[in-house]
Amino acid sequence: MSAKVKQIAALALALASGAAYAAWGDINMPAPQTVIDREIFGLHTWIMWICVGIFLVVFAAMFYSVLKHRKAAGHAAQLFHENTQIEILWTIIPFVIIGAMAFYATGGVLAMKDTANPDMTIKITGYQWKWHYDYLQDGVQFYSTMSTPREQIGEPGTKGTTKGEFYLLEVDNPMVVPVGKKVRLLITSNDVIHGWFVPQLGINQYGIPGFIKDVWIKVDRPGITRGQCSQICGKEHGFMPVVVEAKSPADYAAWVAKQKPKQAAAGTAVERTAKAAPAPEQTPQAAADPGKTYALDELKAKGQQVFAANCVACHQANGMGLPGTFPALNGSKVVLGAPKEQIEVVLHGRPGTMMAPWGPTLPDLDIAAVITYTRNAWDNKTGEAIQPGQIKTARK
Ligand SMILES: [Cu+2]
Repeated sequence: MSAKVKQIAALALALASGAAYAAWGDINMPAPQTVIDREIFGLHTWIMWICVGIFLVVFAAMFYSVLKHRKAAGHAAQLFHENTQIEILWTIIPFVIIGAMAFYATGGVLAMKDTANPDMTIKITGYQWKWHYDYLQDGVQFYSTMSTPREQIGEPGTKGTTKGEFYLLEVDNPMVVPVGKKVRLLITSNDVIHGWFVPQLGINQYGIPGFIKDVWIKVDRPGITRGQCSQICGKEHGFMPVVVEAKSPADYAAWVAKQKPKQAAAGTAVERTAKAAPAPEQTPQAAADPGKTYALDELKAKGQQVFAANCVACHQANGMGLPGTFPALNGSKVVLGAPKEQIEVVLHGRPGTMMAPWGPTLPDLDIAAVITYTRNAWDNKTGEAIQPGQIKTARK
């Protein structure tokens, strides 16, 4: 036996024994967590068995004919054209099969689209490259950013360190929902098309700028489900996971109660356009006490976190950017120049470039902190602390 044949035989054996040992649950799709996903899962299983049935019938007939009527056994080919009976038959049979599939699927599709009478609504907005969740009734809102450390991913073209269990599928703030409640999700985007995709919830919905699409979930039991952005939306498309945590209604209420003071303190940014539940105490301007003067170290420490969550992808952890695309901040003329100009750029972005305006999404304190950080990180040593009050003034 040649080496190649031996290799193939070993591989086939490994696959066969692997399949024998693997539990059905390991091979099958993950267990559904919502009514809709059960429908989808059931439809998938039903259609798969139809396909298996067709496969068996077609291949059995084919092999039987090939073997039984082979030339070597003395059979000659039949020469004929057209056969009305067979043609009618092979039109009717697929029609019946497709009809059966469509009958089953229609109920599911209709149920999926029925977003009427929800118990609560969450607006989900895609950003390059994170998600924003806005609880329209409960007044809670936050950004959800991937929390897998950059070291695990590594620099482009290199291998990262050992990967964690939920590599690229973990976030700082998961979307929390109560179990057993119909939650309507309004999905949109702020920049390019994203896709909010959580297989176990049976949702894969485009987030399209300027449009709002609605879907709904009703999660069966407490637990965590994970998904990803499903539309190629730019450089960090693979780094914007979705994590949904379902809690009992009592735990959910406790979670909401805990979020509110936290949000007011952090000054979570608001870019609400709808009239729903205005929350003036959450506007970026009001939240960070503009009168307060922060120490340089305090701002630098906070700024490093803000940088890691929002800026590192383009400007890189070493502040060197990516040559030709994203400018280096280390030694940058803007960063080392007058604070006023840098504040302008961070607040309003640079039109015509990839530099996004951060004014609408980050509160004053975060912007002040991240600017302070860049002015005092790497080889930049201005010793300057930029205060939230300066950002507040510059916004006007
Ligand atoms: Cu995306």
